Amino acid sequence: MGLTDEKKSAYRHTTKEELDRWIREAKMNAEFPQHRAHGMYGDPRLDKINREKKKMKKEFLDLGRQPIANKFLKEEEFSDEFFYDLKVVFDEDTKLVSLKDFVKPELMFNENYAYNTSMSTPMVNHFKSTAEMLMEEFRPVNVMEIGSNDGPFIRNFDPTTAVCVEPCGNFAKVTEGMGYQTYSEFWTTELSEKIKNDGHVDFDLIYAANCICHIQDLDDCFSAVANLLSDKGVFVFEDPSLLRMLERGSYDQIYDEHAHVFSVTALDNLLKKNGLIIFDVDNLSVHGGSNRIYVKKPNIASDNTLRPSIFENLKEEKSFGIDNFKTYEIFAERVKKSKDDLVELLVKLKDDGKRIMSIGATSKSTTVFNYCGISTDLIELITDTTKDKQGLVAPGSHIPVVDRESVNLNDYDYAFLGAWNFKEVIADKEREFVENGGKFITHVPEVMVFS
Ligand code: DWN
Repeated sequence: MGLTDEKKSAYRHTTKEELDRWIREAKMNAEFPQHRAHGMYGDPRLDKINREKKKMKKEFLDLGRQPIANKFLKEEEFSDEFFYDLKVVFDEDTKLVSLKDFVKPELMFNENYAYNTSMSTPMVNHFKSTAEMLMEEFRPVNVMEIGSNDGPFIRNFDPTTAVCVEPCGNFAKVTEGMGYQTYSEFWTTELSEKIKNDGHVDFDLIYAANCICHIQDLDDCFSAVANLLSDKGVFVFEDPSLLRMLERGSYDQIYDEHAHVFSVTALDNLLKKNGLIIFDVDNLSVHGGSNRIYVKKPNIASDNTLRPSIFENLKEEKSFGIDNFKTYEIFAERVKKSKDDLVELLVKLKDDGKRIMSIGATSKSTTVFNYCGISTDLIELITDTTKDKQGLVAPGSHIPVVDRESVNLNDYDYAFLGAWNFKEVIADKEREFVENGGKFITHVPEVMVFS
């Protein structure tokens, strides 16, 4: 079933009225579970897919009532704040880990999306070196990026041969301004047809970073990629690794946007079904441990033969038990302990009269603060370098987010690392805080204090 014209144009021009209506509808579905479809809160296409697969999906984790992870808000928006139940399932058939109920994409990815990659220097460097490596290795002519955000990857390619797909209107405008043709729509087979009809020849490189795991209907996503990939083309995407999440206990990789947390095992199963195969995997340190997956069309003469990394990754995941439900039950126990330990530590520190703040207003910290019930009684404020988050409060917890420059860290005894994935960068920047007796708190791989 295709998207209606109304929905398609709504993707491109999200008005305040539309956003309010979606929130109202989604709230109604959440409040009346009998009306609430498993899947995308009422999208018939996904309901059907989920009904077919439902019996294979086993729930293992309940992270409670959660808000939209990146929806930083003003006080007057509190009464309209949208919450949903964040539960996680394991699919015995494909071995895919996903959210039990997906949140309507328009509630998360719209004109007000707050995460812009270019605010993070380490990520800008990461995308520059990734682009250089891909150019060197594959010499692509026509390039497309799905989920181009504010352009740190695509800016390394020629605007006359590169195309962007970005549903968040605020970022689509940025890459358009840089000269790249940008489709401000969600990635679907319909969009792939439209791009074809617009006269684009098949792409030699289709790239996506921290985006494919956001896409709820993966069969549609991968068949859309197959539709536009040239015969010798490569599809390269990177997303957080399920194995690293399980090893590190970093349950905060789970939030509304992350519809799935990928293992190589599950991707291997899903891509094959859609006429694509993985030929290489890079294990990356970014975002607390990610995998970069290299994909091609099978049975087509190409220089990209299967590399050992794919078998090594599958073997490592198998020996960890990634295909075994018991592994996820054990993980869930660890998550509960992490919550108990963190709350106990913060309460004790407050009882001892200590002052605690947090660094990095991340999507991840939305999960932690809401799952653990942490609010301003325990953590006074969060600093974040992103201008669009400053002056607002964090989703659900309503902890104020402020510019780092406006805070004297020496007034605080402890800093929780909401952006624990940038631990080294932050510890380096905040040497003075530590020299003055300040300490950091993290919950990854377990709750601990360090300096
Ligand atoms: O997939 C996603 C990833 C890539 O980014 C999205 N779904 C949303 C987002 O997730 P996140 O919010 O957990 O991402 P980060 O990259 O861990 O966010 C870091 C935050 O911390 C940014 O808002 C910038 C901020 N920051 C800071 O205040 N001081 C970062 C650094 C390095 C710093 O020194």
